[in-house]
Amino acid sequence: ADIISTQEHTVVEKEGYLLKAKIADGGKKLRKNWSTSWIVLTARKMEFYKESKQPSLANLKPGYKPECVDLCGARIEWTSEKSSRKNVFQITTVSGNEFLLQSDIDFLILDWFHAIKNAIDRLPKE
Ligand code: I3P
Repeated sequence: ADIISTQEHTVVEKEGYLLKAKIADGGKKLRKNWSTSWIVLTARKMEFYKESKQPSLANLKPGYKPECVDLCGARIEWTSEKSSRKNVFQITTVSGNEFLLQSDIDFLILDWFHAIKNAIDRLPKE
């Protein structure tokens, strides 16, 4: 059972590039700074990598760790007030981290929104 649940939590459900801006950390507002991020979604979390997920590249920087977002109890919603860009949604974690994600490509951002929302809805609200 342990092996199965470990696998469930590490299976990659979706990965790809989006524009990302972290706008709050632990409830504290941050200066908005959009950058392209390689995003890996699993059942319970999202990981934001600076470049590519390829270990060879990630490992070039010693001690490099992707930013990890716990989706348990997180909220996801479209927002038109927090950016002048189109196709922006916000993820808010229990710990008070806030991320904006964006793509100009409509189907691509829709796919991501639904994949993340499904993951959140399957998780305990904790
Ligand atoms: C911000 C930058 C962001 C912009 C933000 C600006 O300026 O231009 O791209 O957000 O607008 O404040 P700076 O680089 O000087 O911090 P959007 O692209 O999402 O509109 P905002 O202040 O209205 O959030």
